[in-house]
Amino acid sequence: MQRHLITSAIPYINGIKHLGNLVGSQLPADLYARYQRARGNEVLFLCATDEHGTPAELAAAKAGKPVAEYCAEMHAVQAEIAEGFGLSFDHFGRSSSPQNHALTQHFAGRLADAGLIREVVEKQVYSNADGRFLPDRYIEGTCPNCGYDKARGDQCENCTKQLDPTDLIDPRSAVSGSTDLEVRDTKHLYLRQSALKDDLDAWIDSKSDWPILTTSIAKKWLHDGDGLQDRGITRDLDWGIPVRRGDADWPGMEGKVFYVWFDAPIEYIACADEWAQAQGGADWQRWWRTDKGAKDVRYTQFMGKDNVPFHTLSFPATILGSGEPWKMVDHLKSFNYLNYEGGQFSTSQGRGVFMDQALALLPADYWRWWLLSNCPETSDTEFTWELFQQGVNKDLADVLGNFVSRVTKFCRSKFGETVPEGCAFGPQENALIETLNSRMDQYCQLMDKMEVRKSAQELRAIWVAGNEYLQTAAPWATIKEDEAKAAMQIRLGLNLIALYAVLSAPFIPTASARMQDAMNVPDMDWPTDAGEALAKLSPGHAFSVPDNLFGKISDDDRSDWQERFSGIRT
Ligand code: B3M
Ligand code: ZN
Repeated sequence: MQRHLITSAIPYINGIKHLGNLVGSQLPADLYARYQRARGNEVLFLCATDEHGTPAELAAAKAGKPVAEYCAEMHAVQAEIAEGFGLSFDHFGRSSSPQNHALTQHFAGRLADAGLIREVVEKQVYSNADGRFLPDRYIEGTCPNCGYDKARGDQCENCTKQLDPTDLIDPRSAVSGSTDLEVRDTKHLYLRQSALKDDLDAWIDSKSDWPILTTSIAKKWLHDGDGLQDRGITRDLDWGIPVRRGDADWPGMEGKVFYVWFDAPIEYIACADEWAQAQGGADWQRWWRTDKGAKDVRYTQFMGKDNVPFHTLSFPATILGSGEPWKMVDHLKSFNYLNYEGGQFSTSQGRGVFMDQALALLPADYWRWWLLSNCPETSDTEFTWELFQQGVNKDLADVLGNFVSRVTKFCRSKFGETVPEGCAFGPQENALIETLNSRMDQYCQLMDKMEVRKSAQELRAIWVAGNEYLQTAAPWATIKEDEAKAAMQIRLGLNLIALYAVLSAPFIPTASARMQDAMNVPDMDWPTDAGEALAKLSPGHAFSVPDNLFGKISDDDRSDWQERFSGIRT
């Protein structure tokens, strides 16, 4: 039995994620976790909300709530939506947990002890009225480029020009509106990533099986331009993990917090601790410490391409620099972007379809299937309502749903709701078994390699093979001449439904559970031999006819949704 530690990039707390976010991290991670569990392996699948940083503070302010309260509420909202999508996390944690506070401070202490932290004095805008330093986007003023009067210190929203706070005309605090601002010195901690450059380079070189997308991004940041830069890991904010050196105060760093990208990946580890506690004291270190049993763990991370530098350089620098035997990632699966109807999905602009909206339209399996079978694996891909309609109607309704419906209804009407016996399999059935064996083998190899789109294609081909068999065997015609043969064909068809239930579950867990329920096979192991699998339901075994597995998306629905989601979410 293998042991798989699986993490998905942890979504920011501020707001509900769109389908582009989902398909680039949580959803493929869930596919892999479900597959590995189904293969009988031990899995720990972790995700969490990423709760610190300016965006969280700003979103809370906008909602008129204290930030801790806002985060607690949004965590519950995201957890519920994740459940709605069937995301089978073993734990959905929070980067604001006490465990992450302690662990983040611990890592900072270790890095400081190793001489990998330096203190830097910077200049930053301080608001006297607010009694605090203001991050760039907390400063507003008039854009020197276009005259827009609500430009932010990092960028003008109107003309998109990148700005420095000092560029703004008539700068004021976005918190209070006060213009009583001054530039002050402030001390920050920098992680000396540059000192770890050779170690990181060698570590990345050792990962020969990583997707090109992953290694090319990592190498670019290591070698392009000035190479790997030291990085500020602290901020002048209230909300976040207080800067401490392990258990001790850090003189001169009072009132400061760690930068969100320093503590967020550490939450992958802390989340295991949260999980263990929720389990009433399970052993989490056997997943994360190579000196405590994690040597045989295979660790896979899933994320969108914009997150790759943090996971191939910054987080590994934290771990390597600590000098402690933490488990490092074995495989890093990254994704390109999913676009929306000729443009981009955008959280800030409310463009596209968001997870809660998707679930209000259709059950999760429809989205899971389409998103996974069209995921942006080797290049950016595009969601359009037309492509979505086509994929769902063809694959789910016409191929899989139709097969299940025809077989079960025909059996009920001719033989009743038990598996009929009939004669032995003939050449046509044996040919099908051969096809299935080679396809199932291929399917597993692709799933093992996390080739998501190709796995979906293979699964679809397995469904199609059954449909084609049914079409040519034509039990509705056979029965007129040879009832025993028709019974055998239907026995095979019913067994095929049970087989489909197991093979399809990582992609479409709800429909799979319904197929399994209808075929009345509560426990079915992952099939490795099609011949054996198609003998699972013996003659006389009772089954039931499930309600239609998938409805079709009509042209009216499609154009209605296209229209409804063409604007901007308010
Ligand atoms: N929250 C960005 C994102 O959701 C960030 C990922 C953190 S992973 C440690 O894309
Ligand atoms: Zn402007």
